[in-house]
Amino acid sequence: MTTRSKSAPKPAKKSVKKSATSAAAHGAPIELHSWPTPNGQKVHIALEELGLAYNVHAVNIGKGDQFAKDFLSISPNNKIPAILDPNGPDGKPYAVFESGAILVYLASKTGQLLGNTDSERFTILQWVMFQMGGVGPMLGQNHHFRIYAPEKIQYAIDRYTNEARRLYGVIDTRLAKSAFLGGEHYSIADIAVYPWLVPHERQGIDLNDFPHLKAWYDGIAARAAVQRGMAVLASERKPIENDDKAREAMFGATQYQRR
Ligand SMILES: N[C@@H](CCC(=O)N[C@@H](CS)C(=O)NCC(=O)O)C(=O)O
Repeated sequence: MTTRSKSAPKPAKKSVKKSATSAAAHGAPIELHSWPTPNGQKVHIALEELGLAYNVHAVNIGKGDQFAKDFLSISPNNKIPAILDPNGPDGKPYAVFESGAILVYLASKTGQLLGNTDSERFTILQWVMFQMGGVGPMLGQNHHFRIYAPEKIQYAIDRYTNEARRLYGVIDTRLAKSAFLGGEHYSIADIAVYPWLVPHERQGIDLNDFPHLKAWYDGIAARAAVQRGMAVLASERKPIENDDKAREAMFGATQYQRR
């Protein structure tokens, strides 16, 4: 499988990162195909936290790069992020799509950010699933109806803003009794949730209403690896609200073609 897809042929920024120790321990750089949206940022942060070497390939989802054949061969749901690890299981190349699966893969590969015991690991996985099944889809719909929908449908805006606020409350309650989402250690659960909360103002949420969440959020935001992860491809992304081509690719006929 080629690591250079039509969808992401030229890395906007090609960076081979990180420590020689890590690179030597885990082989050739991971090929990251991504875009700086929350689902991509989760993986950018994890790669930085884990000190893995990686090359970045921009998949501009506003331009329709996600529909290119080569990209679909590693990400069949036409969504970023996806990775190709040249040194996967049994030393063979291995591709992974779905950000939650990528986080679990990277944490398992390195033996980090996934707790130290079975019970820690299963608790972390529960919170990763909570992000994948709840926080991501609901906050995504919230963004859609608050910001991208061409007509303002009050029912949809209320429904998803209320649901977002409810989820922020669940996180706040959890963090009232636990330093991190997965327990006492920072883990891929925190990495999964954090980027989704960064655009909280656009979601109609005031973080001051959630003091435990806010303290945790500020702590995560201050981490150097998180800042590096959030910076990956950041300068490439432009607002799409008034970009008809981007809206067509993401929400129009192009999106719904059978592939
Ligand atoms: N469940 C997927 C969702 C990925 C996803 O929705 N990615 C968006 C950007 S955040 C995307 O690639 N959208 C392009 C499209 O829908 O065509 C994951 O977590 O990886």
